[in-house]
Amino acid sequence: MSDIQKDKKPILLSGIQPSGHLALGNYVGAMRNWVQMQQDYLGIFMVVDMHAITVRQKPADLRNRCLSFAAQYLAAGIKPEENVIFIQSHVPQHAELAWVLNCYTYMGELNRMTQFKDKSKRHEDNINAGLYAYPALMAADILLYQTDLVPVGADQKQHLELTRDIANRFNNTYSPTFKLPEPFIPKAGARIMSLQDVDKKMSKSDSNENNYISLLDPPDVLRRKIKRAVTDSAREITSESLNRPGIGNLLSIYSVLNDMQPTEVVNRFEGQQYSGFKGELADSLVAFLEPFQQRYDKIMGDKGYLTGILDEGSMRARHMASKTISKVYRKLGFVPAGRS
Ligand code: ATP
Ligand code: LTN
Repeated sequence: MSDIQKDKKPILLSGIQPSGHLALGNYVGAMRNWVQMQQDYLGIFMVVDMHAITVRQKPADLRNRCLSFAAQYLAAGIKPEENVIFIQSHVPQHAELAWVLNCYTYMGELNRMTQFKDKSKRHEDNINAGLYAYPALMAADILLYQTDLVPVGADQKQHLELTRDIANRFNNTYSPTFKLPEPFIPKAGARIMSLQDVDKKMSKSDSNENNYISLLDPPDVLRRKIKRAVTDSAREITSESLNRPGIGNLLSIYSVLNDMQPTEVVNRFEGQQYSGFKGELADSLVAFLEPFQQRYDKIMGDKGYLTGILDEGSMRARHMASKTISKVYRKLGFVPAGRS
């Protein structure tokens, strides 16, 4: 087995659905922490394509996005030699464990999930069983690898709690089988808001692209989106600005990009016009995203390199996941399959 599995670092695991365009909310809420924490953990980072089909996707777009998202993980600074990076559907154990966990998840629990309620509203013509059972697949993603920590945005907290409940239920019914994962939700930037609908979270598959910053937006688009971002009639930054929708969100984005405390940002810009601050925020974004995009272009220009990383990642993942699934099947009382 590879060296990375021999050294017993704790496991960090997370995933993003290949829908829409990877957005600043995803970076700040999730990917940024993956990069920062990879040193101390064995990172398992997935592109969760099986989750994405809970809403309709165009096959060609889905195919392209899976590779594009993986390339963006790498461009963000995830080190392929030290982590396990793969596409969820390449590891069949996710579907296998999801089925089992479905049988240990109550409808009452799934009925309470806010992501299901939100997505059912957004896709009224396609409220399918997969969308409903989605948290059991997410629990499988996590529990298959005996994960210690799951870095996600605040919107995923409820799914993490359910994952722990399902794991506990299984462990108590049989015997300890799954490690109980802890969520890691960042203090700053756990819920970046939409630029136009300031009371809604920024979402990468929003139908209005002015609502989100795509990590691949060119500089002129970034500047335009920030300039047009909705604020309020106050016009000037004050100590109250952090608590106001719109401007408060922009200040917290600035604080994360510049590694500052939100209050430091307010002190720095206090008394200045919103428009001046927006210009500086756009500069910070361009300075951050330009080199990111150059790294991305380079990776996408070498598909062999990228698919090599994903193939290696899925091989390692299958090896790790097969241990858990064998254990689960044994505990359930399934007859072991022959080896021929
Ligand atoms: P979609 O709109 O396609 O459903 P999404 O933008 O909500 O997607 P997900 O794939 O559901 O993104 O989430 C990927 C990761 O990004 C998760 O860890 C999630 O918590 C985090 N995340 C998503 N949106 C935000 C946000 N606005 N602020 C902070 N973190 C976020
Ligand atoms: N449900 C998550 C994406 C996701 C995930 C995971 C996150 C699927 N599997 C495992 C962390 C760990 C979402 O919609 N953001």
